[in-house]
Amino acid sequence: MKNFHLYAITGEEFHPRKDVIDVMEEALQGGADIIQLRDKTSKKPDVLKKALALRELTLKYDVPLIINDHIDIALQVGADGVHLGQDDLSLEEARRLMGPDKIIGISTHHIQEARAAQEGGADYIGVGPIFPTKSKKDVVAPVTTNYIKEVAAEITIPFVAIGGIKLHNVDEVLSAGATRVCMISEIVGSENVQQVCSQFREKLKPYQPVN
Ligand code: 3NM
Repeated sequence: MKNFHLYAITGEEFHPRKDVIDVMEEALQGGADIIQLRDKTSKKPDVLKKALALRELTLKYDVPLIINDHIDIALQVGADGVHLGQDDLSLEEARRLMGPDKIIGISTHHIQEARAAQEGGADYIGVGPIFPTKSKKDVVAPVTTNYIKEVAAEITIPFVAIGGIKLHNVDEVLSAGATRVCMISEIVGSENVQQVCSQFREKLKPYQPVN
């Protein structure tokens, strides 16, 4: 799997007057190096339409496209992978459907879930929510940067910190041991998406491994 550091997830509720494809293109121009389509409200044909457009866009920028939940759509548009929640289908089932070469990520909120994800063959895990967030409904209480430290000390697959991460608090996340960060609202809800992404890239620079 190609390495990544700045993970941008769609969140159309944060930019009601802008098109999601345009917003993600701005993120890519600013240095986002992996994109996830996360759409919990649209009907399937609409999700498919967005997935197709994002597939074209991510191929142009040569970055992976991950689809949240909809494995069928991920397969249909030739996405690079899927992202699962703890309550979605199992890693085993997802792997069977996606095949050996696709990326499978899963959200984790506790070290036991992180261990299970690693043993179950996930390619990367989400680690969060680090701070309070309004972007994910029914998510557990913030796990704080302590959870990053636990994961960094033990888990060997890539992990990405998520949940309430902003330009003003990302330093705490990075100094706790994260080298990859993922945001919805701070990126897509900002006036200048490209600039915010460039600023995150600058913050990430000192923490990027040399691989
Ligand atoms: N997953 P924002 S927190 C999609 O902890 C998502 O698993 C989380 O949005 C997790 O950057 C989250 O706006 C929301 O806080 C991230």
